[in-house]
Amino acid sequence: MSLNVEHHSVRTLPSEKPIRLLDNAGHAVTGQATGGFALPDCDTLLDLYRKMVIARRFDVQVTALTKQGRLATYPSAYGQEACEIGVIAALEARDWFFPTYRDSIALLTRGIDPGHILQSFRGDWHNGYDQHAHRCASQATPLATQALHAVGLAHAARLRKDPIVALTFLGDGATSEGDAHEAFNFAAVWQTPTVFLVQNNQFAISVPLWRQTRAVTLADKAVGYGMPGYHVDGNDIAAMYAVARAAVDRARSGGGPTLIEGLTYRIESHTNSDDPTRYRSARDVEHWKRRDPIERLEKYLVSEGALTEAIRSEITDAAEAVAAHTRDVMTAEADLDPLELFDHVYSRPRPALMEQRARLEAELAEGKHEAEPAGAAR
Ligand SMILES: Cc1ncc(C[n+]2csc(CCOP(=O)(O)OP(=O)(O)O)c2C)c(N)n1
Repeated sequence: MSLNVEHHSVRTLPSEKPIRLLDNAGHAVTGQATGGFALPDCDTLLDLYRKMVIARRFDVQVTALTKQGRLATYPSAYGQEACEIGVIAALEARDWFFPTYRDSIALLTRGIDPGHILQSFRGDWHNGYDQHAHRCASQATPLATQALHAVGLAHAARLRKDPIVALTFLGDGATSEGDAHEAFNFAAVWQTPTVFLVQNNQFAISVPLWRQTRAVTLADKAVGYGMPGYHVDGNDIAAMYAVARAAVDRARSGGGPTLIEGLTYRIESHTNSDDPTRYRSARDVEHWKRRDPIERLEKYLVSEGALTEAIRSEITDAAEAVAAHTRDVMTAEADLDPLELFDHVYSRPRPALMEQRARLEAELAEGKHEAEPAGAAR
């Protein structure tokens, strides 16, 4: 079957210096450093600021709840808000999103309820949200698998002449996976409407980027597949949004896939089970904290007179409301049936598994697994 793909290839080398529209002091950047992208208007930037403040408040709240034992695990995106929010905000409601475990704040920005986003992190076997209603796949833990799913869905949409875009996020470490290679290659060969965001937060758990690749930038990888690649300051939401909007528009109009690398930093630990002091210095973390994406945009919006005290306090209230709702849903006892654990493992369960199930059922009947009262001594 002919897909009628035009046989033109792209050879654009990403810039070695990341594309930037706002510098760290919150000043608008001009000239070559912008990569030809225009600074979004103040209304758009104010909306992005609002989304970032809410996202961070949510993230801080969830990290605290995890320390209280309300979630089994939580991979924080603190410090990565410009990547997460700038790119998800470029998507339309009809488009699809294929996230990783790191991308809860992008799902929040997409309008999914905190309790539903966090359901699997709390230990439920089931994904908590309706993927079709939100057009968001479940958060993938097996690295880079979601990239292939995004390409598959985009390819199918293209065949059906459905003008939607599939966006997927990957970490820097995930670019070493075979699945990432296959996804990039299929997307370019088939010219699928896919946008890849590689969030280069510089670590794959304890493995630093320099152990992961010899490429000068991760965006360079796009060239080898024949698609445009952009190396962007991942703490500058103005740049992330502008580049993502262009990539989404190009994908929708039949221009094929784009790979965007957002250069950022993971401020928190990989998850709550990780101790980052064993593999990176406090000085590095401080260096990146001084490049905070929210503070940068705030400085610009204040200097433009777009962020007033009244707006700031309205945004703080909205963020606090999200945090309070998150606390409420996560401190309510989960309505889970532990025996469900055995239900969907085998079509014909093995005898040993059924024995375990019977044992757990008996223990539950004896009340052995009842939660301790709050504040009980350990
Ligand atoms: C296929 C696969 N191999 C290994 C792992 C274990 N693992 C979980 S997260 C992670 C590091 C991923 O780093 P990166 O892609 O940079 O994303 P980040 O966590 O920094 O967002 C690894 C190796 C996994 N989840 N899937």
